[in-house]
Amino acid sequence: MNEPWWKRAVVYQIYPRSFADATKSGVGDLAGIRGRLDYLSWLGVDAIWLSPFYRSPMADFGYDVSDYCDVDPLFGTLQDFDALLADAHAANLRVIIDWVPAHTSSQHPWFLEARASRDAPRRDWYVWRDPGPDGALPNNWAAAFVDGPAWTLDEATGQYYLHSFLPEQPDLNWENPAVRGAMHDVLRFWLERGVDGFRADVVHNIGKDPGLASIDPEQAHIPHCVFNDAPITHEYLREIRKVVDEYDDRLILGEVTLSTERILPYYGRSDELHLSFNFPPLFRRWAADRWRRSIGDTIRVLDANGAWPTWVLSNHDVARHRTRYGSEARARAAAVLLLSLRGTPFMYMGEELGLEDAAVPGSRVVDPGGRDGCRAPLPWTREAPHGWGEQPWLPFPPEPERRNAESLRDDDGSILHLYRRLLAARRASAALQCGTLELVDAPEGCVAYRRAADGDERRVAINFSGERMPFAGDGWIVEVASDGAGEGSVLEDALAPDRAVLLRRS
Ligand code: TEU
Repeated sequence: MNEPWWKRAVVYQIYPRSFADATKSGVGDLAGIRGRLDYLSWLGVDAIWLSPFYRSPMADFGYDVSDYCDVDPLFGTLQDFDALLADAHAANLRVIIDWVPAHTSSQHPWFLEARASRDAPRRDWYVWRDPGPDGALPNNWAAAFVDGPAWTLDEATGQYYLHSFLPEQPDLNWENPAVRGAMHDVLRFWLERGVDGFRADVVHNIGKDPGLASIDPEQAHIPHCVFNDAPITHEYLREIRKVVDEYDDRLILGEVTLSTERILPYYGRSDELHLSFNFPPLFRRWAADRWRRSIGDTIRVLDANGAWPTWVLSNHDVARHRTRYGSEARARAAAVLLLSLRGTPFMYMGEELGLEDAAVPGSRVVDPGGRDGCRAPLPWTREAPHGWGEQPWLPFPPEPERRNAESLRDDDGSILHLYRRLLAARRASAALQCGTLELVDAPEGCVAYRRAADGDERRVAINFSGERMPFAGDGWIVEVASDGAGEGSVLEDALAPDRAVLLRRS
C-alpha cells in the first residue's frame, strides 16, 4: 500500500497533564508519557498527538503559549522531549504535536511588547481597535469560555485587543507577514527536531474578515470562532503547507470547528491541510439514523472530493463519549464503529479503558470552559493513588480501583482488550485501513457497511437500538465483537442491543 502513513494510522491523543505522572507531582509530564510507550505499543496505535506542553501561564492549560520553542518546567525539558521522541520512533510510533497559531498567551513576550505602547514595533502583531463613541466595542463578536465580548480594553493604551478565547489569549494578526514568518519558524523548530506532524489549533481562526464586521445579532451570543471562515485563511494555509512540505512525510492536521461542508475547502487542492477534524459526527446522539447520515455525509462531502476523512468521538474539550452515550455496551460498540470507518481515527486517551468523565466538585473546578470532567487523570494501577502523586490536579474518573490500566489488562474480556483486538484487526486489513466504504441495508436501529480493497473485504454491523434485531448472518464470520461473544464463529441471525460486530468471509 502506497498511501501516506497518516491515512493508515490510528492516532492516540495524549493530554499531557493527565496521562502519566513520572515525577509524582500530581500533574502528568513528558517522562511519564515516555514511561508508558510500551503500553501504547501493546495497545497497537500508530501515532500519538500531544496536546500543548510548551511554556504557558496555564490560563487555558497550555493553549495559552508564552514560548513556542520550550517545554514548560511542569512537564520537563526539551531534553525530555527529545528522549520521548527518540523512544517513540524506536517503538514505531509517530509523534504529532499541537501548534497554537491563532493566539498566544497574554504573557508571551510578543504581546508584552505589543501592549507597551501604541507605536511599539510589535503593536501590529495583534489585533487592536479604537473604542467607538462612548467606549463602544469594535464589533459584537463573543469570546469562547467566558460569557462576554471577544475584546478587552487595554486601559494603558486606550485600545481594545481581540481575543476569540480567554482575555489571556490575544489573537495574533496573521495579516502581518512578520507574524506568519515567526509562526513558520516555530514549525521549522519542531520539524528539525524530528516531529512527524502538527495538529493546528483552531486553524480556521488565523484569517479574519478584513472589516471585522459584526455578525447577525441573533447569533452574537455564540463564540465567534465557530463562524470565522475568512477566505484569506486559505492563502495562509498554502504558505504553512509549503513549510511542512520542506520536510519529508510530515502531516498538518487542522482543528476546524465548522460544518462538514465548510471543512472541505481547508484541504485545498492538496496544498492546504492534509487532514481536518470533522466535528459534526462527534456531536451525534447514539442513534442509527444520525450515524447513518453522518457517515453518508462524510463520504459524500469529503471523501468523494478527495479529502481523506477523520473520525473522533472524544477529546479534551467535550464530555467523553462513554458519558454521553450512557453505557459501557455503547462505548464498546462505538469502538467498533470508530476503528472500522474509512478515514483516520483519533482516540482520546482513556477511552480504551471505558473511562467516564470525573465528577468534579465545585471546589476543584479549574477550567473556565467547564471541561475538567474529560481531563481527569488516567488511573494506571489498582491501588490509590493509581500511579499518580498523592493529590492529582483533578479527581479520578469513577471507579478507578476497578477501571484502571492494570486491572483491565489482566482481564481478557475488558474494553481495553476489545480496543487491542480492533486495532490489530485494522492493521492487518487493507480493506479497513484504506478500502472503500459503502453503506448497506440494515434493519431499523442498525447501521451496516462494507469495506473493501484489493480483494480484501469486511462488513460491520452496529445495533444502536435497545432491542435484539434480526440480522442475516449470511455465513459471515465474527472477527471482533463488541461484547467479545462468538468471535471466530459464523454470525447468528441477530444482533443483541447496543452490540457491534466486525465480520470477515473466512
Ligand atoms: O479548541 C477550540 C474550541 O474549543 C472551540 O472551537 C469550541 O468548539 C468553541 O469555542 C465552542 O465553544 C481548541 C482547543 O482544543 C481547546 O482546548 C482550546 O481551549 C482552544 O482551542 C483555544 O486554544
